[in-house]
Amino acid sequence: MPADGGDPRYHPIPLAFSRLAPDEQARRLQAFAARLQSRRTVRHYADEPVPDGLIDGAIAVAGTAPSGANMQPWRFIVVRDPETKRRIRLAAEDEERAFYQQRATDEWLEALAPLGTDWHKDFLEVAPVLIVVFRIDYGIRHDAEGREERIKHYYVQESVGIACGFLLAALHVAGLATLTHTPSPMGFLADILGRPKNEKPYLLIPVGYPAADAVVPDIAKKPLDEIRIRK
Ligand code: IYR
Repeated sequence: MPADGGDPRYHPIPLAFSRLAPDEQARRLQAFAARLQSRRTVRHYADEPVPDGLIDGAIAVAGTAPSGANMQPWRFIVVRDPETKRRIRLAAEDEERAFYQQRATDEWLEALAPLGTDWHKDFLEVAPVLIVVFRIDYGIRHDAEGREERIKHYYVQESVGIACGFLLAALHVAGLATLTHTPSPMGFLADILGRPKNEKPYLLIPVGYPAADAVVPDIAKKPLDEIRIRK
């Protein structure tokens, strides 16, 4: 155990950790891996509602993610209001139209071709829930005179990326389909959702049940031997 007499702001408590039997370790990993292997990015949704408890529960899982200096630099906006979803769709389609028709390089369009995407983003209105993830670039507090002070955040991109990974996994385990959507640029999300200047849009995640006739591209993940190198 580390000696005391260190920094008074450091308050260690005993670690709660349950050591598993080796066969139980393997069993749990196998079950989790099998679950995640069936996850697909879904672009066709049923207009069927999803329970708020599942969305909140998955966001709570995202909130367990590690983050730089434990600043937890994330905000999750849950959009269900049809009018707000419509505004988001129209603004996103404006950006996406410009992307597909002008901004995208031929190389980029070539890379996207196997995914079957285009500028139409029906899913932004059809999916019952949009989770809009914001990264919080710095915290804000006010000093005794009411002056605004900025609290530095660290490794914001990495931290929010990890939280989003947890979120996507949790939503999948909860039996919901998702899409990691990144309209670019996506500043319109901060305007439509009225977020403060220290919050920047990071990811737009439609959530719901797949449409009965949903299809996905026939693409595969790289095999383990290609992504893992042992030294
Ligand atoms: N934002 C566009 C294009 C797009 C880009 C990448 I990289 C993708 O993996 C998928 C789509 C769109 O959403 O269509």
